[in-house]
This record gives sequence, structure tokens and C-alpha cells, in this order.
Amino acid sequence: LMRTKIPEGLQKLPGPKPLPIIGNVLEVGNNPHLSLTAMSKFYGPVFQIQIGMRPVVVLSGNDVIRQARYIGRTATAGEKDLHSSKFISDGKSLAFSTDQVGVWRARRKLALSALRTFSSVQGKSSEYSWPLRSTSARKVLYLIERLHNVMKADGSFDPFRHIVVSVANVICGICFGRRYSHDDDELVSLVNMSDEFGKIVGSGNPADFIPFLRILPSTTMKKFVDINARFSNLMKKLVNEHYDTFNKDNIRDITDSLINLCEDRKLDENSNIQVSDEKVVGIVNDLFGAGFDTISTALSWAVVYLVAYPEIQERLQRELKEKIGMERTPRLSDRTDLPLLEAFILEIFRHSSFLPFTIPHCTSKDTSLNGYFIPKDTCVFVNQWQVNRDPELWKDPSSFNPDRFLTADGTDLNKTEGEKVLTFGLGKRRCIGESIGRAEVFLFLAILLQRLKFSGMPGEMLDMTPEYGLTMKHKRCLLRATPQPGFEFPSS
Ligand code: HJJ
Repeated sequence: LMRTKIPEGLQKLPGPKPLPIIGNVLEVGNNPHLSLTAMSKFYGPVFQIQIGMRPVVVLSGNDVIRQARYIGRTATAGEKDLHSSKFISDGKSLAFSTDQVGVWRARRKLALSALRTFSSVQGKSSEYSWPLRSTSARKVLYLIERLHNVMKADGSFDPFRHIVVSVANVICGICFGRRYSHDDDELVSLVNMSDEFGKIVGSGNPADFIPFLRILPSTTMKKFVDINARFSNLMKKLVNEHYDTFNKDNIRDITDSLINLCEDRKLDENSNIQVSDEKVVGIVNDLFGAGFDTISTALSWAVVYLVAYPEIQERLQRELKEKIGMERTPRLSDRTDLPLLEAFILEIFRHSSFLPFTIPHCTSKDTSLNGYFIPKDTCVFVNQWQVNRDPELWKDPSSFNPDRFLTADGTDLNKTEGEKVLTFGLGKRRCIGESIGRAEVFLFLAILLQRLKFSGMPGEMLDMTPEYGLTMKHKRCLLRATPQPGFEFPSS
């Protein structure tokens, strides 16, 4: 890099001076969202650090990140070559892949259309649509029953432990057409280890960049390899069951539709991009992994915030009672009638910023941003946490205040404010599950809030410090849930 000539009219990137061999690993530390936000105040919205010997460009600030999205040729798929990516789905993950641009683009298109066909959030029923609303609603009602039983037995419950199983069952239905019992260890223990996955995959893990760290014995790394092997094995088992029972006249779920695509392609010899069957069907791993990890983290945070801000919980419950009542289960179409709940969800996304960085990007050719030269093959981190806490963008950014997303009279959602929240990335590699994600979080929360009141354990303080990772989680805790007046737990 030292030898790279900077083209005329462009400047060299600013940034802290790296140490030999380790670069800026010490300054980045264990909470990159905080350290890199602090550095952006000093070096500006585009700066460079070095992790090990590799330069990494860090983007902050609404303007720069939105600008970067238009130079799509910059922040697109490319050879990221991060050490941890090699273990995710046997190196064949779509989101973490090192696929060439053409292959990546073809796979992304397949993933998008599979999701669209089987979630039908907008309610456009297609040939074989799986309405998210009814699947989710059933899972939440079951979750409520489950929480009731746990409360009866233990007097408290661990929110993440139970939410993650229900959320996993929604995406499991869409991907594999089946559900698991809350007592089935095959799924329950796996989805309860997603924090270990996120710790390794989160942006700024030194082992991704520094080869000699990989030969040191690391228990976290061993766990990570282990989790990925277990995850892959479960996916392989489910996929093989689908191959065994496949019938092209009865496409049951996303896995079937991906298998069907492979069969179709065998008849089509004109296709110029070659994607192996394994890489087509393997898309389901990413859909399942992303579908349970992100949404369970969001919902678990939401419950913790409800407990931390009881007056907001009360207002949310009043809104539900007035607009929906207790007679029927809330549905997706109620979204426009529940602006406070929508505002609450936006404030969870903003304040927790539990997706602090996007998945790392990589420049696929020499480019420039904000007058700085960025060479080909540079790793790029996008600091979403910084945008969501930027005092230039938000009044009193560290206070939790859903009202910031409502119009002045408090009766409507302020859409422009909502669009400033950065959670799903931007540009060519933005999240493909955004509409499913938003819908599922809404539906789960609406139904939970209609029927349950959440509180903490008497005399115990809530620790809201996030644990850094791809998806930042709150510390495990015990909470209480009691039925709302006018609603009784189902007797089972
Ligand atoms: C997983 C938790 C996993 C995968 C994928 C293949 C695709 C949060 C952000 C992006 C999400 C994108 C994706 C996440 C994939 C998980 C997740 C876990 C195994 C996986 C920015 O998630 O415990 O195992 O294998």
C-alpha cells in the first residue's frame, strides 16, 4: 500500500498511526463501535486504520455513508478474505462469501426471489405463498403459553431463551416447512449459541486480519468452528430430507424452490454464470441464520426496554387497547393504526443499534470518497452505530425516546425521521430481509403487548450494556410476565 500512488486531486486517507505487525488493534479494542466512533470525531467521516498489516477504511456520518451507496462499484461483493468467513457454511455463505461479483449477484437474485415468494409480507398472494402473518401469530401465541408455563414453574423467565426458539420456528417454517418443539435440543441449543457466532463475525475481530493469532489456541475460535459445523450439519440434514421427498408439482417451502431452480437450470444451457447446486441450495443457510439471529436479538432488546421504561410500556398498551381492543389478535394491517408501537421499534433500532456495523465490504476497484483515494481490495467498515447516535442528526441521541419519531401532535409516524435510522445497510449489499424483519418484529410485539405486561425482578438492576458482535446482545437476565387485565392465559 505504501507504494500505491495517489491520483492527482485526491488526498491520502487520515487515520491513527499503526504499530508494526498489530496495526491499530489496541486502539480498536473490544468495543469497536465506541472506539471507531470516537476516532471519527477526530479524523472525520472517512478514515483509515490498520488491523494487523491490512488497511481498513471506516465510514461514518449520514452524508458519507449515503454517498458511498451510490458508488456501488466500491462497496460491493468482492474478495473479503476474512479468516472467519471460511468457516461459515463451509465457506459457501452468500452474505459472508468471497464469491466473484457475477456469482454473488446471481445468488443474491435467487435469495431475493425465494424470500419474496414465501413471505409475501405485502399480502400479494402468489402461487405458493406462505403468509408471514398467520405463521408468526401462531408462534407468538404459543410463546405466550410457554412464558405462562415457565412463569408458573420458576416465577421468572429468560427472555432471549424463549423468544429465539419462536423466532427460529417462523423462519424454519418458511425455509423448511417444519417447526421444532421448545424442548427439542437439536434446535434450542444451537439458536441459543448465536452470541458466540456474532462475537467472531463482528467487524474488527483481530483474528480476521492477523495470521499469527490463528495458530494460538483460542476457545472462542474453537467454539465458533464447532457452532458452524453443527449449524451446517443441521442444514444439510434438512436439505437432504427435502431432496428425498422432492416433488416439483408440490413446492412446499424455500428449500424446495431452490432445489427446483437447480433442476430448471439443468435444462437451460444458455446461462453464462455457473453457480453450483450447493451454492444455490446453500442460500437457505443464510436465510435461516439471518432470519433467527437478527429478529430474536431485536425482540429480546424490545422486552428489556419495555421493562426499563414502564411508562412507555403502559402507553403502548393503552394504544393497543384503544385501537385494537382485546377481542382479536393484532395483524400486520394494524401497523398504520399503531404509530407509537412503530415509533418504539424505530427507537429500539436506533438506540440499541444492535447491528453496529454492516457486514464488512471490500472495494472491487480503485475509487474515491469525499476527496480521498481508496485503492482496490480495501476492507470497508460501515459504522451504523455512529449514525444512530450522531448528535448532528439526533437531539439528545443517548436518551431513549420513541416520541422523536412521532409528529408534533403525537398521532402519526414521522417517516422522514424514521428513514434516518440505519439498521439494514444501504446500497447493493443492503439487507434483503428488511420487510420480513420489520413485519415480524411488529407482529410479535403487538401480540405480546396486547396480552402480557413485562417487569423486572424486584430489587434487581437491569444491565443494558450491549456485548459487542455482529448482532449485539444484552446480557442474559431474568424477567417477569403477567397477563394483561381482560386477558387470561390459555389453560393448557
Ligand atoms: C448465520 C447465527 C449462523 C449464518 C449464515 C450461514 C446472513 C446481521 C447482519 C447480517 C446478517 C446476515 C447473515 C447472517 C447469517 C448464523 C447466525 C448463528 C450460521 C450461519 C449484518 O447468520 O448462530 O449461526 O451460516
